[in-house]
Amino acid sequence: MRTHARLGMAFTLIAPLSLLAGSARGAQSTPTPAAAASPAPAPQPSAPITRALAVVRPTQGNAVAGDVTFTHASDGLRVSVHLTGLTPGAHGFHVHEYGDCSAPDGMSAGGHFNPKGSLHGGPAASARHAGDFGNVEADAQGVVTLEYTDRLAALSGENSILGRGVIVHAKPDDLTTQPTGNAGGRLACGVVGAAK
Ligand SMILES: [Cu+2]
Ligand SMILES: [Zn+2]
Repeated sequence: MRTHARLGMAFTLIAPLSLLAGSARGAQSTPTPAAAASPAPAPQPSAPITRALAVVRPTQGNAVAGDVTFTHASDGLRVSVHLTGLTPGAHGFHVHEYGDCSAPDGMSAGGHFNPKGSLHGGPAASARHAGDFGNVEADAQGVVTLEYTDRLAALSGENSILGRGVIVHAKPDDLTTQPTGNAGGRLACGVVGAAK
């Protein structure tokens, strides 16, 4: 009984106050019920990601930089590579498991992106890691300009490379040594992110 009585008293005190507050608010500003009642914009279904970009930056003590663009195509994933600062010749070029370039030597990107537990191989091999892009060939000026289509890596599904790491290596990938291709140190690292 006591509790009820107290609640009753509290209500009689609060009710007039809230009424006052309500009328004061109404007098000061234009009422907002219309705006509040209008439905929130329907969430837009996010469009599938069909283009991705990795800006590649040098690891510590190296000068390799550039960008790699990935574009979804009906016959695979179009890969467009622009790199500078390499020694002339072949350099291992892979997508690694983690989009983490924080370590000075690029080792934070982990091993090759290998969602199906396959053996390491060349890009044309039937058994390969999804991240096995083989080699890029730098010209006499140390520049790589390359465009090709990869048949396994994708921007959606199990083989999606989104959020993974792109690594450019010091040495050629021999396409056979497990599980790295013996491609040596990591000269540059980039993270594959969604692009317009
Ligand atoms: Cu690699
Ligand atoms: Zn591999």
